Amino acid sequence: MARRALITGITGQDGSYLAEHLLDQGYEVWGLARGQANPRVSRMRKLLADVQVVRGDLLDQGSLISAVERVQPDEVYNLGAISFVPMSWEQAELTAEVTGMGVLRMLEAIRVCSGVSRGGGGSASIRFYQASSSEMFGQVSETPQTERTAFHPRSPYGVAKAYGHFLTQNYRESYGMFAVSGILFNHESPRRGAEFVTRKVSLGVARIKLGLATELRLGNLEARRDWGFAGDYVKAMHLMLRAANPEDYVIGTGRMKSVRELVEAAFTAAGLDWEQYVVTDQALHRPAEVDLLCADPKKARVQLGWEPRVSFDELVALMVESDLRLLSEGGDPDQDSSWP
Ligand code: NDP
Ligand code: GDR
Repeated sequence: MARRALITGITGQDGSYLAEHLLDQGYEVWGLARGQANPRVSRMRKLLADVQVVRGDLLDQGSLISAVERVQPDEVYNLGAISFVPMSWEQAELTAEVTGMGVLRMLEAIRVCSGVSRGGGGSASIRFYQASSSEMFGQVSETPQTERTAFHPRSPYGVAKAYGHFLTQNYRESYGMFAVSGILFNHESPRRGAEFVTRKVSLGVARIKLGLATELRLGNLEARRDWGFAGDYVKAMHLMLRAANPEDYVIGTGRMKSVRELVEAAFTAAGLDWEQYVVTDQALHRPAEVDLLCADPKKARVQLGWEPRVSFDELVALMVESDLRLLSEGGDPDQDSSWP
């Protein structure tokens, strides 16, 4: 019988790539979707006709229990979150509730539905993946970062992710659950939300190239990140849940680039000189910045056989090409139908 997966965050970037990957592997895939009339659900259904939808919200414990009862999953991937770091200062409490407490609610739903008692009775056969983040490292104590590097988160988002990370470890240790976290570094694609810097840049370049804009406003150009391709990273999530033992893994490329280098590569890919168009804006700087992040993905390579395939230059070219195509065909990245 086909394995059954339940994915929270199905309408997001990673949810879509993970669903495609699991469908390719022969899974029956269910996505948890929130809201009464969430337009991103219809967009997702167009791309992923084979995904079945169950309603639920990470803010609502009962809805998660009902979803697990209904789907009876073999694997749960918890990708749902408020994921945009600047928003986590503006809505810190909501971020704590969704990105942090949402993990507790999902783990509790699995525990209760599996009949695992607090006294240690019963066992959970459902495997759980938590979308942890390199933002937990924050102000880094060493470079590159490994599974053993200390956390010093620099945003309410990073703090909420650290809570979810430790809680996942705790459920593994308290209840013997197969519960793991992937500490994923930044990963991008043509499906990335327009608020994140890579997509903001690829869309900005496309708009300038097509005469739809004359400048691109950005914040800190000196921040450095380890950027990879989302399609590669979702494969690591699946490998972690199919591994013999439940363990946490760092997932990244091991290479770091600055926002300035990203901008230069993207404008060059469209035959433009970035210095003529990019304007820096202090208002886009963060209250506390993460200056640099760089993964040491050795454990994932050795134990899971995972390696990223798409290089930084290929990723940037892919995103710029996709946005040039999208905008030249009259698509609107903010509208449901225009998701590439
Ligand atoms: P997106 O921002 O693209 O997607 C976030 C998803 O969370 C959306 O599907 C959204 O659904 C859902 N969501 C938001 N609030 C709730 C809620 N209350 N209940 C249920 N679902 C909710 O994120 P990504 O796909 O980029 O990332 C996936 C996960 O991985 C996130 O947890 C993110 O924090 C984490 N991560 C991402 C990295 C990256 O570089 N992309 C790196 C490391 C970690 P809706 O349509 O309802 O808004
Ligand atoms: P990040 O991604 O915060 O790392 O979180 P984002 O793309 O937002 O920022 C990366 C870096 O670029 C700098 N930057 C700008 N960022 C944005 N969004 N807009 C700008 O105009 C801009 N100018 C400069 C930022 O200061 C930052 O240093 C992403 C999310 O997907 C998280 O959910 C995930 O956990 C981490 O990656 C790993």
